[in-house]
Amino acid sequence: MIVADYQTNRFPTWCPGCGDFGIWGALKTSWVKMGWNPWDFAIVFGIGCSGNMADFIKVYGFHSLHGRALPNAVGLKIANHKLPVVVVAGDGDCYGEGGNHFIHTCRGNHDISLVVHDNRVYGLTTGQVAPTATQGFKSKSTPDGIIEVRINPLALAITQGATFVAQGFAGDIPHLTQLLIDSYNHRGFSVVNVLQPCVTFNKINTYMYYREHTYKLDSSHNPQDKISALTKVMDDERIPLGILYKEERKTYEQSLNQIATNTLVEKPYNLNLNSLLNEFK
Ligand SMILES: Cc1ncc(C[n+]2csc(CCOP(=O)(O)OP(=O)(O)O)c2C)c(N)n1
Ligand code: SF4
Repeated sequence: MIVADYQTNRFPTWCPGCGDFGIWGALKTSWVKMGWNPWDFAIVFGIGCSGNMADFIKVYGFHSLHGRALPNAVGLKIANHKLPVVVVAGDGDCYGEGGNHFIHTCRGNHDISLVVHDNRVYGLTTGQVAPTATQGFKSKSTPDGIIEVRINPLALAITQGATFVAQGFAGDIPHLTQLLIDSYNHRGFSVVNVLQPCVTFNKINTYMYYREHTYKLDSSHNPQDKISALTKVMDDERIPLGILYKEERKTYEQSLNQIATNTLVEKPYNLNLNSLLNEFK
């Protein structure tokens, strides 16, 4: 496979310079390196500028509702647990409206790879505040600055049971590509939060901001050390990039007796819809 094999004939409508381009590139390169054909896996997209990628990627995809990408992916994975399932969503989608689903997917350790475009703002709806925005951030919906403290998605993921937690940067495509590959190779729920500049509606968290505030984790960081991972993700001034936390734990699908021998989609079924409906009369 080559990168062009995953492309549709539509060119992205994202603003020039948007971090979504970098994530788009990293995703396609990661699939080439995995040796995945476009029909070997499925992607569920949320709603947002990030989710618009559904039109620019030629694989089996499902463009779900805002905040509902994860429950759709969970259903897909339970139906066919042999299929790799990737989720692409925005921070507003995943940590705001879909925050509840995020927490419970972490708890379940569903074998899904989640990639979040974290631009700390609502892009598609033109610049309202997102739950990841720093306290005081001024936006169209918070002209005097947001009152609430920000959600820390990585701390949430680690404490709620995600078994692979990493952070990448849309401005460093090779590094992000490797994180994505590592997340696919992990069995369990993996969260890759990607720092993604929204060049139009977030003038604070720019490429320059992230170049100045991020650093790469090196071999002195032990991803099995939960306390060390939490300490690092709680620091808003020095922002870590790399694999923060990794743990081996039985996945949700491995715990389901119903799919212990084969997938649900492979099981023969003899469903008589009328008799089923009659039971409700
Ligand atoms: C149920 C529902 N609520 C709200 C919306 C409106 N809406 C669409 S995209 C969006 C926010 C997008 O922000 P984010 O998820 O961060 O993605 P981005 O556009 O920044 O990539 C909202 C509020 C919707 N489409 N459906
Ligand atoms: S509004 Fe922001 S996130 Fe959306 S395409 Fe433009 S730069 Fe990207």
